[in-house]
Amino acid sequence: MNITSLQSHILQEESRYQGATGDFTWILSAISLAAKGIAAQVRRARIEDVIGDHGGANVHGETQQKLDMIANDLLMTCLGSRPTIAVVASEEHEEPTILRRGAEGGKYCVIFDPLDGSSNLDVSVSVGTIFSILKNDPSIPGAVETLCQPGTHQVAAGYILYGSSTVFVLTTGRGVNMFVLDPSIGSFVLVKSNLRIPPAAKTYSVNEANRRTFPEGFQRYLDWAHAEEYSSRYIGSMVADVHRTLLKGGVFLYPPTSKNPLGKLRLMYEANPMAMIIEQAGGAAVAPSSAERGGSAVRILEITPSSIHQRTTVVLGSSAEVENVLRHL
Ligand code: AHM
Ligand code: MG
Repeated sequence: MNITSLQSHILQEESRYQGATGDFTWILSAISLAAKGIAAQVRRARIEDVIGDHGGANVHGETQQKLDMIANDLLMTCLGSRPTIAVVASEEHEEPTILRRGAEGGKYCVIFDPLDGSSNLDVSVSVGTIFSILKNDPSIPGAVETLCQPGTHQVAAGYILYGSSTVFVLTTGRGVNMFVLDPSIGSFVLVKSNLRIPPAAKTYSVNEANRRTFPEGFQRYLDWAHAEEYSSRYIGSMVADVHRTLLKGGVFLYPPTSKNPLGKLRLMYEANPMAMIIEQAGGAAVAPSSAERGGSAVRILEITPSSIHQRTTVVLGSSAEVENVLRHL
C-alpha cells in the first residue's frame, strides 16, 4: 500500500514548480505541527482543566476559552520560527504581528482562526483551526494593508477538524485533498485526493433559532426547503458544519440577523478559506447582501476587505443548493 504523508504530498506538489525553494513546505509543516499539538490538547482538555473561560475577551468582545489561547500560542510559536513568513494575523489578536519587514524577507502572510467553535468545547463537540495563506508584498509598509487582499489572492487555505478523528483539509489551488492524523505514527496521511462536493443534496445547515430576524428571502428559502422535505443539520461549529457539507453536499448559511446585521462570520479568518476550499471542490460560496443594501450576491472570494476583522454573510455548499437559496432572495 502506498502511504502519502501531508509532508511528502506538499513536497511533491512543490516539485512541479521550477525554482521552488521549499518555503511553502516550511509553512505547511509548521501548521501541521501546531495542529498535532492542538489535537493533543483538545483530547486532554477536560483532564488538564483547560476548558472554560480565559477571563479575557477577544477583539469581538467574545469570551476567550483557555484552549483558544493555547491553540493561538501553539500556532504563533510554530509559525513564528519560519523565515518565509512576513505577517501573521490571528482572529484572537486585534492587530496582525509583523515578523519580518521589507528586506528581512518573508514571502507569505498567514491568517488563522486558532480554535473555531470553541464555545462547543465543554460538551466535547468538534472544533477546528482555519487558515489562509497570502503572498506578501514587501513594498506595502502596513501589515493591515498587506493583508487586506481579496480571497482570490489566497495561495492556499485549509482547516483542521478535531473530531472523532483529526482531519486536515487542504487546497493549494489545484483541487482539495484530505488527510487524517494517524496517531500511531504521528503523521497526517492522505485519505482522499481531489475531493469533490456532491452537486446537490437536500440538506441545509443554519442556526434556525434566528429565523425571525433573517431577511425575508432567507425565510422564504426555509419555507421552500421545508415543503421540499429537506433535512436540517447544524452543529454550531463552522469547521464541522462545512466539513459535513463538503463531504455530503447541501448548503451552509449564516445570514444577517438582528444581532449581526452584516453576518457573524469573519471574511478573512473563516469565510475566505472555506470559500476557496468549497470552490476548489466544485461548489459555490457567495455573500448575499440585505435588500436595503441591494440584495445582490457577490462571490465571497471577490470581496476586497476593508479591515482584517470584517464580517460577512455566508452561503456556501453544493452549487445547485446555493442557487436554490439565491432564487429566494
Ligand atoms: P467563534 O469563532 O467565536 O468560535 O465563532 C464562530 C462560530 C462558528 O464556528 C459557527 O459557525 C458559528 O459561530 C455559530 O454561531 P451561532 O452560535 O450564532 O449559530
Ligand atoms: Mg471562529
